[in-house]
Parts: sequence; C-alpha cells; structure tokens
Amino acid sequence: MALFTLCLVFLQCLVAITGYPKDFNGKTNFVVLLMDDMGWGDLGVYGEPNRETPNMDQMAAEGVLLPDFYSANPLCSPSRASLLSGRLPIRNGFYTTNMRGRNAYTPQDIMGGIPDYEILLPEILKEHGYRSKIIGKWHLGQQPQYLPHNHGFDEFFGAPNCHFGPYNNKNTPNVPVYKDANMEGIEFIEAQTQKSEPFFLYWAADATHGPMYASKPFLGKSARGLYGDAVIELDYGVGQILSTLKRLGIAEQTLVFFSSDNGAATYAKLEGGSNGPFLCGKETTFEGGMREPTIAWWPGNIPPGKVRFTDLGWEYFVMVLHHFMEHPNHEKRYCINFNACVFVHRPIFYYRGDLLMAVRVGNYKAHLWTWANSLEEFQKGTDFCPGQNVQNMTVRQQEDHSQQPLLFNLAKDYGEKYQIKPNSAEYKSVIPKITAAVKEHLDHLKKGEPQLNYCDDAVMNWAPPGCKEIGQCLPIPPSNKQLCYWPH
Ligand SMILES: *[C@@H]1O[C@H](CO)[C@@H](O)[C@H](O)[C@H]1NC(C)=O
Ligand SMILES: [Ca+2]
Repeated sequence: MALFTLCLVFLQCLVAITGYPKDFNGKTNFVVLLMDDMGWGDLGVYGEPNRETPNMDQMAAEGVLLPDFYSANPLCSPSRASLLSGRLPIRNGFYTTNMRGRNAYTPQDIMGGIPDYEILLPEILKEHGYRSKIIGKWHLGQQPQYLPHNHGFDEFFGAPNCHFGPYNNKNTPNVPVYKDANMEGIEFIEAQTQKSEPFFLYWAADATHGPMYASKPFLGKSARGLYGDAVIELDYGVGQILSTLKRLGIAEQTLVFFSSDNGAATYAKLEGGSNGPFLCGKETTFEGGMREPTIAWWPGNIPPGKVRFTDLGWEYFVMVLHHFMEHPNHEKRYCINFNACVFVHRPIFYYRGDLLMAVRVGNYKAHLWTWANSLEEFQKGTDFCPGQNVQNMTVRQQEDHSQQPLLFNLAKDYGEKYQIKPNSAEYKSVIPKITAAVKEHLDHLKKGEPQLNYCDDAVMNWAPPGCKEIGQCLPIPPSNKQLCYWPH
C-alpha cells in the first residue's frame, strides 16, 4: 500500500513537470483489485493450464507481473489490515495471543477491530483530496467504530465479515450487506471522472472464498468447476474496470494493482484454488500461504509486458511495500525520493499470529518455526499441505528451529523442498545476515494491542443499521465475553 503513498508523492513531482489534460487536481487515481483466497497459480499468465483468465492475462501484458509479491499474513483479516495500514499485523493489532502462533480473523463474534491509531490509506488520501470507496469484504471489525466510514472510506458497498453461513438462522444472524450509495465500481469511476476528483477504489471481491458463488451467466463456464466459474466472473469484472478506465481516457492517471489476500485454500481440495509450484497454502507461512498473484497496471507509466526486471526497478516493489509495512512510525511511510525508496532491500517477515515463523532476505528464506496444522485438525480431515510432505517443514506440531533455522534458496527451490545443509559454506555465509535482520526487526518492534483475543455473541450482526425499516432486527443476547478459540 505504501506504493500508493509513494507514487502519490512521486507523481505529484512528475505532474508538476508535465501536467495532465484531465487532471484530477494533478493526482493519480488508485484501484486495488483484491481477490480472496485466490492462489498464485490461478491465473493463465501465472501458468494455470486451462487458461481461463483472458482479462487478467491482458492486464499483465499491458502492465508488470510481480511474481514475488507477498501478503503480510496467510489469512484474510490481518492481511487486509496490513494492506490498508501499511504495517505488519503484529504492529496493527491484527493477531491473537490466546495461543502461540495461531492465525486469527474477524468472525461475527469478534470484539476487536482496526484501532483508531492506525492511519489507513483512505485517510491519507482524504488529506490529498481523494474520495474512497470500498466494494466487497471489509473484515477489519464489524462494530460501528470499526466500520469503513470511520476509517477514511466515503462509500461502502459490501459486508463487514465473511459471507459464510448459516443463513436464515436465528441463532446466528446473517452477515449484512451495507449499501450507502447507488453505485457500483464503474459508476463510482464515472462519477469521479465527471467531477475530476481523484479516487481510490478498493474492490475486495470475495467470490473465490468458500462458499463459492458465481452469477448465472458464469455458472458452468469453467473446466475447474464452481471455483473456476468464480474466477472467470472476477476476470470479467477486472476487464470491465480496465476498459472503463480506457474508455474514459483516464488509464494513464490510474494505477491499478491486482493481488490476493492470502494463498489458495488447499484444505478445500478440488473446491479451492491453486498455489502453483509453492508449498502448502492459506494459513501457513510456506510460500503457498503468502505469495500472491500480483499485477500492476498503469499505462504510460509502467512499461508493458515486463516481469520483475524493469528500468523502473519494479522488482524491488515487494521490498518497498514491506519496508513501509514494518515501519514503526507512520511519518516514515512517506517517501520523498522515489529511487531512495525503491532501492532499499528489506526482509520479508512471515508471521503466524504472534509468532515470527520465517524471514526472507534476498533469495534466502529461513524458517525459525515450522507447522502445517495440528494432528487433531488433520485427523478431522483438515490438511493445509495435501499431497506435500517435506521433512521438518509440513509438520503436525509447532517445531522450534530458531537456534538452527531451516534454510532454502527460493530462487532455485521455490517449492521449499531442499534444505541447505547447516554445515555447508552457503548456510554459514547466509545465516548471519538472516540473524541480523531478525534482531533488527525485533529490536524495533512495538507490538500493537492484540485485537483478536476476545469474542462475544452479543456483538454479532443481530441488529445492523436499516434492520428496523425492514422489520428484521433480531434480539441481542446478553454479553458473554470469552477468549476466542483459534485452531490454526
Ligand atoms: C527433522 O526430522 C527428523 C525426523 O522427524 C528428526 O529426526 C530431525 O531431528 C529433524 N531435524 C531437525 C533439524 O529438526
Ligand atoms: Ca482470504
């Protein structure tokens, strides 16, 4: 997300020199297309064999592919909190301390949410005259104080939580859909263009998160089943948004960034997506859990059809984002000089809850802790690493390797299969750099107050705004605050 802050500042300099005909007050518009549980291997351009994503593939042909872009967490809520705050979950509070190394999110009974002290991207943009809209899944807390309007968004069309059921059930209320304007994404873009007011559209579609869904015209279209139908419909949506930008003649003033919030849900087996050549998936800190199918599109500003190595240095993009994500001070997220920010190499930290599981420095990744999922869950049929078994990695209990991390070279071994031997010269030369990066990180780490520790039935969506008008409010049960249980 820092990219956008960064480009905002960079663009302002550029605009001062060149100027725009239709100028949005000299600002660049931002569109983030965030997929839910879509894997690295789900796009044709990333090698999906059925080749069912022509619009996403075209976006990549016109933009740049970022094959080693990471989410900040292998699960929805913390990943999204990082995307919008530019800070790791351990800092913005989107983690739990109920048990060591457990993933947590914001189900309907969660008490916490995005803290007020976090400055979200739309809040920063508002200061620069932008109007922001979120369409889709919020997932940063559902109590009124946590909703998008209180955190910088001007418009919200979507749901505060995941859309999974049960539905029409009085014991668990349905997840409400908020709609405060008669616009969808395209109408929002059109209206903003007419006003020449800069905009940020956060398009957080959740159709590829279980239970999957697709609209009638897309049902049965994919060789992959319902998951593929959902991907095809999203691909269509991406095409619509990009062609709208072209039609309005504002493509060069709009940076579009496509990615996903976490790896594909391998536990869903044939009903989930694909993480391509990577190990395991969603919920894990292996590559399959956090490496995302990412494309940046900005005609006239990003050279088309590139992968990683470009004259703009986009291959350092990941590092840049993480550089900002893990900065303790908001002020430091602003970059005054594009090159100075882009050419800073920063490590990538893989967290599971409160536990630093792994770190990537350059092409090397060291696992300090390893865990797939518990034996108990595995015996119930949940497997985050189906068909994959790497010794000491895909293990059924949390294993501590912090004294002698398991080291892999991701450039050669992106599947994390071949551990570099601890007595090798390579290991001995790399590990000190990793150790230094971890020490630096921990020395500067100021943990946020954990937001995902407590659950209470009383905070569920029993009586969301608007329920009175349609006579659908449910009685709110008495408060029953307790520690949430996180099995993964
Ligand atoms: C790796 O796993 C094997 C078999 O479980 C075990 O004997 C060995 O100690 C483990 N190695 C490390 C470094 O943990
Ligand atoms: Ca997700």
